[in-house]
Amino acid sequence: MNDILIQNIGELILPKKTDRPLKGKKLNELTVIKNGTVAVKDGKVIYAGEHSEEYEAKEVIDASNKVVSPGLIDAHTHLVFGGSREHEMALKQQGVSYLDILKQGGGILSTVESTRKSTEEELYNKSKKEIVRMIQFGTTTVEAKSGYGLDKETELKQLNVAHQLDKDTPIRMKHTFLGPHAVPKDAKDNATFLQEMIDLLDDVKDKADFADIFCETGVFTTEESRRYMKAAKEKGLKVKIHADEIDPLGGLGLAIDEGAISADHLVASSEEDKAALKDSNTVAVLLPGTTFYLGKDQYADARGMIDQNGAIAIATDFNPGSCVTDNLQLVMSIAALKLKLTPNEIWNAVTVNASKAIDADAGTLEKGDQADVVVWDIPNHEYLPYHYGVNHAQTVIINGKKVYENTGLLTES
Ligand code: IZC
Ligand code: ZN
Repeated sequence: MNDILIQNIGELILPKKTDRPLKGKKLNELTVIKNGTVAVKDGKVIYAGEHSEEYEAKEVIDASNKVVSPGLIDAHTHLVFGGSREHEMALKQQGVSYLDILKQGGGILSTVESTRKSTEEELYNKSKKEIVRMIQFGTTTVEAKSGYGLDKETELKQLNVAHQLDKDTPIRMKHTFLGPHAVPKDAKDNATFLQEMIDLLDDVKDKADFADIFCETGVFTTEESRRYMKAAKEKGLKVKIHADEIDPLGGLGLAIDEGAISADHLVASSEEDKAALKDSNTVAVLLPGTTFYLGKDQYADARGMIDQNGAIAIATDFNPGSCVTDNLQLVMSIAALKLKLTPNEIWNAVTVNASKAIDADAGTLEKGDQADVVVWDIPNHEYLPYHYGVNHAQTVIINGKKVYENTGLLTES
């Protein structure tokens, strides 16, 4: 008998399995099957498509008037950190900018202080709570960055915690070394510190899938970022970059040039760099929750990138400073409202294209795929970005096992 059978699915969402990220108009193509069936056995999808009576299972889920999709993929998070930065909210309300706070030794550097002080166990327990919440919100694969150590001991501590959580919790993870995330107050200069982080690549390369860098005014220049990316690739790591988040330094062009797997943020990217996405496999990972949380008016030009045949994904950027949410559903709504993405584009951006941005084997529900499946308590797939800020996940299945169910109130009275 099969393990789980999902029947009478109101709408079954089947993003297309592809070798390359979906680009341009293809992002708006999504197979949506009415009255679908999904059958899961031994952790794998054995059938997903039109209604079928061929399958039996110990557990049958009735998904009438509900939507079923692959689990969401959150391709950009700063999952493991100590402390919190709620005091920065008041500063931002008074008009102090994110980069000014960092310049004054706050921001990332204040999280670095808290993370250095935290024990591995403290970081583990704190991050585990976030993972539980992510799963509850329908995220089944997550990318987690280090970058709050800026020294060997703490960067390794963050990566070790993430690997332990990868083992201990059902969520699937990808791991990123973000040593060059800020320059510590006591560093001699940026170049010397960057070299320290380059020297660390040997120590972290077996614990990370990717190397990432914050290319921004007052942090690292494009030249420094290029040096780091070249060094990381020599160590066998794929590269990512925080590019053009606040100022237009040209990080996107650099990412495309260096064959980065993704370039993330891209709020201030140049027209020329955005147009160049079309001939590359670099995925533009857009983080509109961050623009929202920083209270800015200018969002990444998602429409321009798609219209020029680029590939985009969307992610939370969950972190303690510029986007304090692990709810990817909320970010899907912000993507609709502010990036003007269509529902089809949004679903592809958090499934197949997000998987390409982090080289994950996930995001589709074809025969033989890992059975990471979410049942959503919504009447159709367009409804999710529309009804915003709440949790629509009804049942979350990872690797063929039910790991979360919204069971409603404890009592009926
Ligand atoms: O802690 O502020 N942008 N890095 C680059 C961040 C935001 C995370 C933070
Ligand atoms: Zn980030």
